[in-house]
Amino acid sequence: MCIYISGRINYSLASHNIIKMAIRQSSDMNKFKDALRSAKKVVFLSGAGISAESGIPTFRGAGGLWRKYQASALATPGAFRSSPSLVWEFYHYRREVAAKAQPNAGHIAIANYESKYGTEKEITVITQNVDGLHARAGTKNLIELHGNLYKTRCTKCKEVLINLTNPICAALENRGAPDANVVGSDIPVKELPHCQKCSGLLRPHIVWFGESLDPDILQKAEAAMESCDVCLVVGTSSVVYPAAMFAPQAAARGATVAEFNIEPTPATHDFQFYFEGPCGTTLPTALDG
Ligand code: BJW
Ligand code: ZN
Repeated sequence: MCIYISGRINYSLASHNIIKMAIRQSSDMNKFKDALRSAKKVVFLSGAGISAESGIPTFRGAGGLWRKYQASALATPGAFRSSPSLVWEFYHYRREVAAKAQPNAGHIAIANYESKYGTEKEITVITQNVDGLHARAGTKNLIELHGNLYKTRCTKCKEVLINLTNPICAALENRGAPDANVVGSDIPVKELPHCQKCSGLLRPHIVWFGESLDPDILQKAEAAMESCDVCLVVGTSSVVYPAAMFAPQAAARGATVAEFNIEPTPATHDFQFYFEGPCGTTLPTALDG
């Protein structure tokens, strides 16, 4: 059965059959605030857009290129196998950019919301970002779905460690220039970061394309999504799975979902609320009680 009323479609699941029901989409901030006030469980699902106002380029927007490469060409196990030197230069650059960046009004509004309401509501921040800015803003209950720029994983013994050293190894000093004219990378593998325990080559602890998410982290994120009353989807293009299906699934079971973005995404019409604009402005307004 499929009913369309105002161009917006909501999917509700009944006995594994998807029934499409129409719900009018709204940008009424007061109505959204009413829903948020009565919510017991709140999830923020964030993407690169929340860090854009901190000066960190998004993946699919202008500035998403490093040299001539899309992130999707370098953030893969195959790219690391064929040139660990090039991939480490890319991540060294990203570590430096993120380290210089500061959390912005969007990150801070979320952290303040958690410290204000965290005792009366269950508040979870699920981020696809690897830049660490939510934690630096003070967010406590944080799920980093795609890893973290400041963690390494040994390719041999698999140990995961936090590593804030800059540069992470001497050979990466003054490397990683994003200039499109810089070609290739020639750092010998033995000079790249290595494990102090087993001497294996270290890699960034990041979920690359085609890799599975950590099952425990995925399970925690799914549990939060499955039980939330309100979900705020902030600055994500909603095209990368599995995160892309979290909020549409929550909307389909009747949770209130509000999207904060500078432009519509493929998921926008699944959601009850849509607030267009930079989230450094719209989020503080939405969360100020
Ligand atoms: C603002 C703003 C402002 C700007 N205010 N807003 C099902 C179907 C098809 C494919 C797949 C599928 N399941 C899995 C796949 C394959 C793949 C995938 O999804 N591919 C799609 C591209 C189609 N997924 C995977 O490989 C995942 N693994 C997996 O599922 O394993 C099992 C499996 C594998 C293969 C097949 C089937 C199953 C792993 C995904 C890991 C993603 N990793 C990356 C790279 C990390 C590397 C790194 O950072 O170095 O994570 S991809 C990249 O995209 C990064 C991001 O976290 C992620 C999401 O991007 P995000 O955050 O949404 O950023 P943008 O740039 O896309 O959007 C920014 C948004 O902000 C825009 O909307 C702007 O408008 C907005 N904005 N300024 C508010 N001021
Ligand atoms: Zn090791």
